[in-house]
Amino acid sequence: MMGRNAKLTLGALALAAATGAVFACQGTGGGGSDAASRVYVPPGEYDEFYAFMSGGFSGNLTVHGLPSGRLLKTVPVFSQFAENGWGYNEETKDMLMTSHGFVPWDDAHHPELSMTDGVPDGRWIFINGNNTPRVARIDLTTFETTEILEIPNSAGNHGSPFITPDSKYLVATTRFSVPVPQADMPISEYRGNFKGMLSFIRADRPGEMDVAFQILVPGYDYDLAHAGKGPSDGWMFFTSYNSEEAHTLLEINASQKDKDFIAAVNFLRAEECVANGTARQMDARYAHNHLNEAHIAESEILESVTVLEPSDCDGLVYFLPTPKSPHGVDVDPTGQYIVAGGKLATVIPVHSFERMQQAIEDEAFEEVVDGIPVLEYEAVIAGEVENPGLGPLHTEFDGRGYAYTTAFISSEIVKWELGTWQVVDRIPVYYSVGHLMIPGGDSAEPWGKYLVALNKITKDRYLPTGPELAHSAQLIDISGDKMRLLLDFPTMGEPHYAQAIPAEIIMDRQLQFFAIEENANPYAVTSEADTRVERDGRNVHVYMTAIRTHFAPDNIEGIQVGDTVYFHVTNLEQDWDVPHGFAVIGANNAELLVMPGQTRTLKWVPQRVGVFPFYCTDFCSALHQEMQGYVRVSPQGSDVPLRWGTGELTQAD
Ligand code: K7E
Ligand code: CUA
Repeated sequence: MMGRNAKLTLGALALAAATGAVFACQGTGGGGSDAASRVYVPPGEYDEFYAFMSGGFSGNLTVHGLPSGRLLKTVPVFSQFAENGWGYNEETKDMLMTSHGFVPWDDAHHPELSMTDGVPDGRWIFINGNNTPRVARIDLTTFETTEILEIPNSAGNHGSPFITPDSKYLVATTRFSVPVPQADMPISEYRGNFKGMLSFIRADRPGEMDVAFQILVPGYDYDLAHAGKGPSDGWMFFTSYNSEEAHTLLEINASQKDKDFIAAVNFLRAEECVANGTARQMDARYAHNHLNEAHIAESEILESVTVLEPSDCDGLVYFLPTPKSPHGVDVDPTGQYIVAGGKLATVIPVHSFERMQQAIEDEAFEEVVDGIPVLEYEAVIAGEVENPGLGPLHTEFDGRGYAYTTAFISSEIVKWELGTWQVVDRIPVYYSVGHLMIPGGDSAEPWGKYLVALNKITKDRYLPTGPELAHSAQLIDISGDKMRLLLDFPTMGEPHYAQAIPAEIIMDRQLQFFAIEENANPYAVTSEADTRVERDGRNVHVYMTAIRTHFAPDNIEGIQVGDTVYFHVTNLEQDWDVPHGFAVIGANNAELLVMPGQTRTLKWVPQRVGVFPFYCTDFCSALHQEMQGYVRVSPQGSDVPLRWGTGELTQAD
């Protein structure tokens, strides 16, 4: 034991030494004696904020309460999720279809709330899938993924899904430049042949997400984005690195230049160029999936996309030189300042939107790259924050004139003042912080009370759990002059970004159940009298209902080995928080979890003869354990008739 503790401590010290984290001033503890009461939410009371955390390589989104950090829900997005059958049941499988077929996993980084007038409005939250480029819409009345759009001509959809102040567009960038269109060619011919793509997706029409247009850009790595607001509304800012256009050992080869670029895109100009016919249609294959009126996934493959080239549409894109291999790009609440997080930079560069406009007017260009003017650094810079910590990545704002930047290498949050560019406070975090989040902190009106640090490495912060340790968020009070650490709480997957919003904006819009009379699933039955079993060749459809505390039918005979059985279960309840589950032995997919008023379908292929039970998986009432049934499976070709019922069995005609 001694040996291991000693090792842990040494490990922590080594990390601190390597990262330069300042342990001494605060130890590794919390921020004073009343920290506990600041995060304590008494039994029966609600948290003040909903926080939506990206699940990283889990492909999911998790919902936590703040300030408690309590986990309220996991919303499956790009992954199959056995808990509720998402991506396993017949109604939702098609949500995970892509041009590569069924892809039940992705790497989700950035939740982004919809906005009205630059302020999060609680209608939807969007999130990106990095690996097989996709963006998803989650409806915040049901906390369910309702739409997924694949992004063509993209690879590594990282800079996404950052949204415009009116939610008209969200963006998607290609982190990895690739041949456009895709082609079989030597990797060594990267330069000039591999391209980046900046995609604008129409986001404000549920069920109709659509790539409005794409912009073809040089073959750099496009990393992150944020929309302008106020005076800079109409512009979108994208970071890029690897302006060296390296295709191997990027750690060295993409770190050669002192500056890379922020691409400033005037998307109102893009709309004009599309309208006057400057864009071209390009063949592409990408999937659009959404839950239709019947709450069933529909998937279609789209075959063309609108592409603009900067050289054909002047005034569309400008490059802002930015040190050095920038990662995050964040726009302050006034829309005047564009803050970059240069991973390898020694300062935080802040560009001025006003100066950028002037530089464009003055044509203060260093050069023109592929039709894109590069503005002079000195002409656009508003200021540089000195001594910002090592490895600045991401910045959010409190709405009171201060910005907060994460420093990955030195494991700290640095608070600085807009306008004077002076660092006014700093606090260590544990450890290796990536994103940070202030509720509304990337919007026009932040709720600047708390800050959440989203840490990559936890080392000694939690009870050890084998080779992989918990990922972690840390809640920091930013209401005073000095930041104060209040709470550590573990998170799911690897959290990258997060968003939060006052609870009252969302809690009153919750759907409590689906109205049974509006159930449009073709296999729904809305009364027990209509429950039945129908054979269609080797397929058998069970039209089943669930209500406290029985299934109808609960006895089924006449199924044969070699049949494919579809259990279509309609939950007849019309009451909040009364799902029923459905599970049957040998099912090689998942259970069903059926919300009140909803129909969900489990496919079951019985492998052997016998009498097999099924049961409700969700403890729905005192007699939940009685909520069960049997299905009899006979040999193929058996003359056992198809019969079903509760009690006396009915026979098919
Ligand atoms: Cu910095 Cu994917 Cu936004 Cu992680 S990313 S930290
Ligand atoms: Cu229905 Cu338990």
